[in-house]
Amino acid sequence: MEFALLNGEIIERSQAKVDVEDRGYQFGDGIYEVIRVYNGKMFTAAEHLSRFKRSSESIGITLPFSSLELTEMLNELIIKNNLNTGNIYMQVTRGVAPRNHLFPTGNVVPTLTAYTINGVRPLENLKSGVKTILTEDIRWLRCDIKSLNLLGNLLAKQKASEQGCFEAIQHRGQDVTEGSSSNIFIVKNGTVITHESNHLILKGITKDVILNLCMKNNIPVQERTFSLAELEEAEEVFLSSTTAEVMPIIEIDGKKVKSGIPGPLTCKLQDLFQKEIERQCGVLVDNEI
Ligand code: DCS
Repeated sequence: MEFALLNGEIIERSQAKVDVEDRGYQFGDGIYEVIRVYNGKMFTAAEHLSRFKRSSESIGITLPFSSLELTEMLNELIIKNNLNTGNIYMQVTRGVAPRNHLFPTGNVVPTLTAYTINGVRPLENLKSGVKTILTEDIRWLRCDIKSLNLLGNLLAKQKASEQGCFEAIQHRGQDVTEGSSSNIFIVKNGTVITHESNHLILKGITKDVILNLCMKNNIPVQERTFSLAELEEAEEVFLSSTTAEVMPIIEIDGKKVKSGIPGPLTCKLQDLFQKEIERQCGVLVDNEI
């Protein structure tokens, strides 16, 4: 039997239902997190929970549980669902209230849900790299909030998929921002460059792990805006996310990135990232790049 978390209680997943007037359902009025689980252990749990809190506070939702309470509930969910390798999806909305754009007054409680998804590491793509397209970034100007409103992201991802690609690299004019569900990195003169964490992108937890690994291993990094021209001339390009880890990009809009195979620095970062997973979650057996 599968279980889910609904407002602090772990119940049978098929019984975890929300009202049609939940503001998440009607307005996308809420925020979410995706947390990776390896060997039954959450990877970078504290970072995800603090972003969950930050996102919710930035739209005026007060979380009904502390990070510690949430961690305990999520660990219980992992155990009850026998989750070894996979993801936890968790979201909170402003709650259930008669439909009105204004925030509800009175004691409307936020709706908090979480469930687990089995999922192995995308080893084939990690080894071979993925193809991408370019698309104008049409999203709002608070991409730092992990909002449930993902229409701009969905349209971009769908367009990529229809062209046989894994991801859409978004840009505002000449400036590259981020993928539809990932952060984008280039390597230029041996330096790893990725967009600074401001209102135009989501501050990826994976991005921060990668930047820390670079700093610890004397790999030069720059967090700054880079242009489409720099992307086109890059020595290497890769993307990062909770589920995609350090994913080589080998093609952009039908044009190969350099020789069209994952670059050496990308592969080195994959190796360092895998070691970081093992440091936090234990040895990966039959699950390595
Ligand atoms: N940018 C966007 C727009 C994202 O949606 C994500 C992750 C990232 C960057 C990378 O952030 P993390 O490194 O913290 O994952 N999106 C999640 C999602 O919706 N599914 O999987 C990951």
